[in-house]
Amino acid sequence: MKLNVPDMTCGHCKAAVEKAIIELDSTADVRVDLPSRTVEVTTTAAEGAVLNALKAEGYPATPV
Ligand SMILES: [Cu+2]
Repeated sequence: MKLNVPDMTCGHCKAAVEKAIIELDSTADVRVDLPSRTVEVTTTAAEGAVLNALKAEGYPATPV
């Protein structure tokens, strides 16, 4: 899935977003693109669960 994460602006945000997704699914592949503020996630977790995890971390996301 590809997500837009508008509040992700720096390396700290990138790390927080990656951590939130990895905590949900340790086997997830997470590719953050900071300039476009998007995240490409390969995971078996449901999209809703990923969105909830990011929101809980302070980074609301929307599917692209
Ligand atoms: Cu930041």
